[in-house]
Amino acid sequence: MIGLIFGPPGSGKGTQASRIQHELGMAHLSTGEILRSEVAHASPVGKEAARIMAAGDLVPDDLIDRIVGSRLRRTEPGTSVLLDGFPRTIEQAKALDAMLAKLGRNVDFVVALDVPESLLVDRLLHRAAVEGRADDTREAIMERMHEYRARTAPVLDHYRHTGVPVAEVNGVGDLDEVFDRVREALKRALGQPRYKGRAGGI
Ligand code: B4P
Repeated sequence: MIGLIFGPPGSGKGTQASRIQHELGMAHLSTGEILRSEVAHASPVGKEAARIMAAGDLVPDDLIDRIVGSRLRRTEPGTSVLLDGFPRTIEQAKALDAMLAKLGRNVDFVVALDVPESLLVDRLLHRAAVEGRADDTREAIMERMHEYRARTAPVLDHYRHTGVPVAEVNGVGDLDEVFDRVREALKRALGQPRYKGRAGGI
């Protein structure tokens, strides 16, 4: 099973991904986390990505595709994977479809979180005060919202048009409330026989 968690910056992707991963026994692959770790280690990739991320821009597609491709190829065949923060452009979505086709796999579901932009900005400014992430400045947040609207939002239509089940979820509310909605939306999108919660994995 390959799933995607999709939504604008601050919509709770990372937060809900860790719950879905636990519920469905999936490996979690977050491109944002991988990039932050590369930046922290000052690797060549990290040096290339640091300035781009701090400005709120998207890292080049070819760099991201190589990062995800190498990790997917290293995954044991049949492992369920939840992709978080990828794909973020139509080009990345097409690259992912091609990578998965080579492995005889495909995207099985998308969970799309919906949260109004004013609330997203408040959440990210709150996180800035708590965690001090380099890309949570007001200016970078505005740029991330712009990139999301211009380049990432169309990715959802790419999957709708290719017939992948899309579970759309209202992401406003406390974490448990949102996760209850995610679980119900996934059951509807996948159908009860394919949705095997914590007891069975996928
Ligand atoms: P990400 O790490 O994916 O950052 P994000 O979009 O802000 O999502 P994140 O997971 O951190 O936040 P979440 O919504 O969970 O990417 C960071 C940067 O890396 C990008 O801007 C880009 O530069 C680069 N990048 C990553 N992937 C890329 C790709 N594929 N292509 C190109 N570039 C790429 O949560 C945000 C906050 O809200 C948290 O503090 C959380 O506690 C809070 N929150 C969550 N749910 C809540 C709720 N229900 N109520 C209240 N608060 C909540």
